[in-house]
Amino acid sequence: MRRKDIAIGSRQNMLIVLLLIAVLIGCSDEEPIVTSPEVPDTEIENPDKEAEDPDTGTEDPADSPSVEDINYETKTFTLLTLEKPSYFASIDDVKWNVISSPSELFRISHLDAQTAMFVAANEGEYTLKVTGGDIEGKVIVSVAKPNKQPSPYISKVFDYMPAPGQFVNKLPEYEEGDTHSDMVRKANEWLVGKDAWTITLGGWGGYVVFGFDHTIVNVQGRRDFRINGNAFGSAIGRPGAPFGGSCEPGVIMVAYDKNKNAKPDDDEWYEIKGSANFSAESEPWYDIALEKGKDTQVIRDYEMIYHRPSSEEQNIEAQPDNPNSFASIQNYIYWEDNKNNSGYKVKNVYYNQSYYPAWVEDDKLTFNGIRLPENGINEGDHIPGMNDANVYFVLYGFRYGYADNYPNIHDNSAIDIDWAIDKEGNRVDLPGIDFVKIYNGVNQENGWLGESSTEVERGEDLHLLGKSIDTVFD
Ligand SMILES: [Ca+2]
Ligand SMILES: [Ca+2]
Ligand SMILES: [Ca+2]
Ligand SMILES: [Ca+2]
Repeated sequence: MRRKDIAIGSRQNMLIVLLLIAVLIGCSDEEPIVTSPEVPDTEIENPDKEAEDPDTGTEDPADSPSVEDINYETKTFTLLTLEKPSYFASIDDVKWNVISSPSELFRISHLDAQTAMFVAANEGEYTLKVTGGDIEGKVIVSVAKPNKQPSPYISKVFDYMPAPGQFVNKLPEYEEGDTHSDMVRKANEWLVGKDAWTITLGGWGGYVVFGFDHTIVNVQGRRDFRINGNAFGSAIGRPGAPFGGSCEPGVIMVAYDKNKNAKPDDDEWYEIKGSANFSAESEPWYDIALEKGKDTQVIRDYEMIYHRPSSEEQNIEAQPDNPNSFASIQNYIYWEDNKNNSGYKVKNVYYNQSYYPAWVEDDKLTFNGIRLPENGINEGDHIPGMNDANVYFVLYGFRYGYADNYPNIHDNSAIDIDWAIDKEGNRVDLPGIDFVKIYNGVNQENGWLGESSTEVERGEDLHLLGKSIDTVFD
């Protein structure tokens, strides 16, 4: 209103208004809000423009050179690169700080770098301070709503390749003639949106890669996203046992679209450091697993090769009701790893389709990644005279940082992007992420339950869904 009056008024009126503003600012105790009508806040975008005609600078501290404010305009959920201001031409040591923000749901990354990155979930005006040498400048980022409201859920599946497992070729369903790209399309149809269906990643190493239609903001101190699975807790187990049931942890990788080509590239991935990515010794069930003779090592450079089965024909008399004779083919899918181990995946009486991905033409499949320790312990009681053997594997839960490891409604299934580390294991300061990869982290057979196989369902941006979950760090 006021601005419009100025625009249509005479030069004289304008002078009077300017004087009035000056008087008002002079009378106020508060920090002056600079709304100079000569600098419309829309001209922005190019922060490199030389400060034309520096102000007289009378209000600045004597030894701090005056510089013009820099303005940026951006949209919510969009990564913005904040370039080093041109007035720091010869200064390398630049620091960024947030002075005020209309919401907590934003991130500015690389605060000590010449170039910072900014992304916000809510619109409004974010005011930053940037310092270098004895110069201090102000950067104002105006964040507007995007033209289209982003989806809180997965928007696109880029790749899907399960390792052999009992739900492979079923979740999603393989049909005669399907190729790899047909199966990726099916995984896309099953995972995208709110009403997603469960897909299987099969045995260790099997993976899915997907993305969101916006950047999920890495809010400081909070978990940012969640990838649903079908983990559940079981009442069966030893007294006072830690959380366990069906916990089939999928290792999580994240990426943001550094080169802005709308897809994840090999050099864009970071690892979410789940609670056992380096060692399982802090897991609450570690001692139980050790005592039961489980393989509790974490192998960070693991590789497994699965071979196509020579036959799909049942060769054992299997009984669905007998927990000790569930196998229909004992030596079914031969596997070997890069640590001189080998073995066979078992085919069970409950699922008769091939467990080897039917669209794959190669006779072997190779996967790479972190191999987590064995978390499945037989907690069934053998009561002589009552039962031959009561077999019930409880798959204990890892503390945090995985998919399909804690129930979807539990805080421990939510992921903080600040858990991300680089290839050297150093924490990284990511502004947010666009892409997620999940692969099954456990190579384990659990009796009649079958192999540990991560399931993946709906993905959620927690901030877009209005969920606030505090983070944890070891
Ligand atoms: Ca966060
Ligand atoms: Ca599961
Ligand atoms: Ca990219
Ligand atoms: Ca499973």
